[in-house]
Amino acid sequence: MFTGSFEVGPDRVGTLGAMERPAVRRLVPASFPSPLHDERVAALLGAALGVTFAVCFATGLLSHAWQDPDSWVPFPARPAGLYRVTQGLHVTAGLASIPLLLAKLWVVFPKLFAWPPAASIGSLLVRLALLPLVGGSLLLVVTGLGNINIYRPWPFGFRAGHHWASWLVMGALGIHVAARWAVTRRHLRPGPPPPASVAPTAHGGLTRRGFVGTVLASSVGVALLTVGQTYRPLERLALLSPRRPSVGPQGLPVNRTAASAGVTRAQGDDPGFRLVIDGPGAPSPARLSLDDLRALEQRSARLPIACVEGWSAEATWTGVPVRDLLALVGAAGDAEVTVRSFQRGDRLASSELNRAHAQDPDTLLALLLDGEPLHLDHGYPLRLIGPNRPGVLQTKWVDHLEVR
Ligand code: HEM
Ligand code: HEM
Ligand SMILES: Nc1nc2c(c(=O)[nH]1)N[C@H]1C(S)=C(S)[C@@H](COP(=O)(O)O)O[C@H]1N2
Ligand SMILES: [Mo]
Repeated sequence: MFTGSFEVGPDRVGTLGAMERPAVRRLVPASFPSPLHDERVAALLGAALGVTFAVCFATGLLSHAWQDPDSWVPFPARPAGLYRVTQGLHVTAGLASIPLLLAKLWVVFPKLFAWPPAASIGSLLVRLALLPLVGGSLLLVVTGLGNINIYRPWPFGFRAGHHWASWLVMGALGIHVAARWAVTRRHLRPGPPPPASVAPTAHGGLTRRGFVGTVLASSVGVALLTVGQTYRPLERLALLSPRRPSVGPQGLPVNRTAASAGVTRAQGDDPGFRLVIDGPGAPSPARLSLDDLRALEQRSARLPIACVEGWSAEATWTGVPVRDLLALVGAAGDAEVTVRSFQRGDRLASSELNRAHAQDPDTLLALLLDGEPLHLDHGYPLRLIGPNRPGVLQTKWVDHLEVR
């Protein structure tokens, strides 16, 4: 048995042994004198975290499903800006969680040292669930924050790691909320607050109400200083977000530049450039030059690019509807399409159009952005742009439609 000495308070030394156990219990209040280490504060911050994490989980799973061509989750083409809203919510709610999470962990910190660890098997399980809950929550916000800053120093794929962490956290959160629900309800109910569980001390500082108010205001502040990356009216406030929706070539951000994708202007300028439309679903395949495409009926649509990383920006795109090209090659009305880029060796070099997306009149192979030929970084000479698609599915530098 360990019998070394340890500090109990500023000027007392005890010995850890069977006889001295009660001294260990006294360690906690003596070391954490703030009245804010309190059940009510933990419950209020917990409730706020419950809301932001639920929003993140729902919108995150939706984003996952829509990027997976084999998912059973319906993926409609309308409303056109739906993904822009859901992913904007995801990243904004995730960022707003950071002050809540840090404050909550500070508030409950003394509880992590509670001794004995559990009074029963049930409460031991509740306590063990704190490990994935706290660890996983920190992992989610750290990887999320890194990802939107294109900083990914961890040894696992972002999507896989972030995704599995979210299941782990939500499972553990289910246990945590079930165990703490009665306490939480008592504090959420309107009426006079119960007295603080730790008597206020003479050390001054914030009241519970002042503390919770400050943390909630920080959380709303983080949201306001980042949501401008996707909500244009607040763009000038977007001081904490990595992107501004109007900064980039042709007034539009770029995630992957042509240079970093290994794509050159010469490839689009080559007189031999052809858009190939073929595949088992195309009875009369076609090879179209850019002039052939310009000679077809053009359509304009105002559509956002809504990046999975939480920024979005709207523009007017002009080009040929994919459904007209499908009709040209004799494809059936329920055809699905793989859109391929002449960029090589990248997961983002192709994307799938399901039936709804392929048949939507605003799903375009665009030649123009706000009336000008596409900048090379935006996909010159030809790119896919369609309603309600995650940015990663808006394939740039397109030279091939494969019809099924
Ligand atoms: C990511 C989300 C969350 C994390 C990381 C977290 C973490 C913790 C930790 C580590 C504790 C101290 C240990 C314990 O008493 O079990 C705690 C306590 C507590 N949590 Fe959470 N929690 C989260 C969400 C929630 C939610 C959603 C609620 C309620 C809806 C909630 C309500 C409470 C309550 C009432 C306590 C007890 C405080 C006390 O007895 O003094 N928490 N939380
Ligand atoms: C600072 C906080 C957060 C940020 C900045 C953030 C950011 C992101 C981003 C950028 C993506 C898209 C990744 C991609 O498709 O390439 C994503 C996906 C996702 N996020 Fe978060 N996130 C945060 C917190 C959370 C939280 C708290 C949860 C769950 C409770 C969560 C659950 C998910 C899920 C399930 C996905 C889908 C992953 C996949 O496609 O497989 N995120 N997140
Ligand atoms: N071929 C190809 N297309 C691509 C990408 C890519 O890396 N390669 N990036 C995608 C991503 S993640 C986004 S958000 C949009 C961004 O389009 P933009 O650079 O024109 O703003 O392009 C998409 N199309
Ligand atoms: Mo993106």
